Amino acid sequence: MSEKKALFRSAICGVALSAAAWFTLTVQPSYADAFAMFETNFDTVDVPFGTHIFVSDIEGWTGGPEQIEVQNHCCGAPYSEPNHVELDTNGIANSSMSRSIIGIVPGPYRLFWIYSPHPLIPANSNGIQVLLDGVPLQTVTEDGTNNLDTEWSFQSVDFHLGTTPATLTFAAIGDVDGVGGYIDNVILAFVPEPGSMSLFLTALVAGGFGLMWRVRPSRQ
Ligand SMILES: [Ca+2]
Ligand SMILES: [Ca+2]
Ligand SMILES: [Ca+2]
Repeated sequence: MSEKKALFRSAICGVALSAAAWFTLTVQPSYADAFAMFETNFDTVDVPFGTHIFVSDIEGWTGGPEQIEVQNHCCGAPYSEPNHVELDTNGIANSSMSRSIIGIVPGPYRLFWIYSPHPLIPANSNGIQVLLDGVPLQTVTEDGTNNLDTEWSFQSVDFHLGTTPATLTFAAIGDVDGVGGYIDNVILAFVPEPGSMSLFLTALVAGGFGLMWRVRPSRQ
């Protein structure tokens, strides 16, 4: 297991530890804390080992016309056991998965997610794009032609959210051939700017939101 992969695995062992360790990887000095809004890992669906299934929705994500492919060790190891997803599902068209998100208070939010190219597949077939209300925010692709297994890497993208719902989407891009980039653990976190903490905490209490955990950067 590579050092990077070992670090990522240690980051998801437990909720509090995971968030702290995860945020340590990307902490920016201007952010004192980050607060996770949700995490999905695609591990709640039963998929027979060594196979894949197509689903129309999973853990709050709604699939595009070609659904969502959930794999359990059919074509590479997941980042978190036992499943991950692929969005070039069936080779008919690139698919996607979307969900509605909303800010507790208007401000900066950060999406953390884990990507791997499909083993043995080139970059022009492995693209994943992150979109907010249909506007591309981030595009990732990697060459997997020399990989015999998954090679997971940490990804993040920052954007502003208001208090009206927005649609967050992951979409497969590139060659439509039934194989493409993989996605595993996805976390959306609020990263308060200086001076916005009291507003955020007041909104949490008033709105009865379920605060999942507080993310503290390490004091290095
Ligand atoms: Ca997983
Ligand atoms: Ca597929
Ligand atoms: Ca593809």
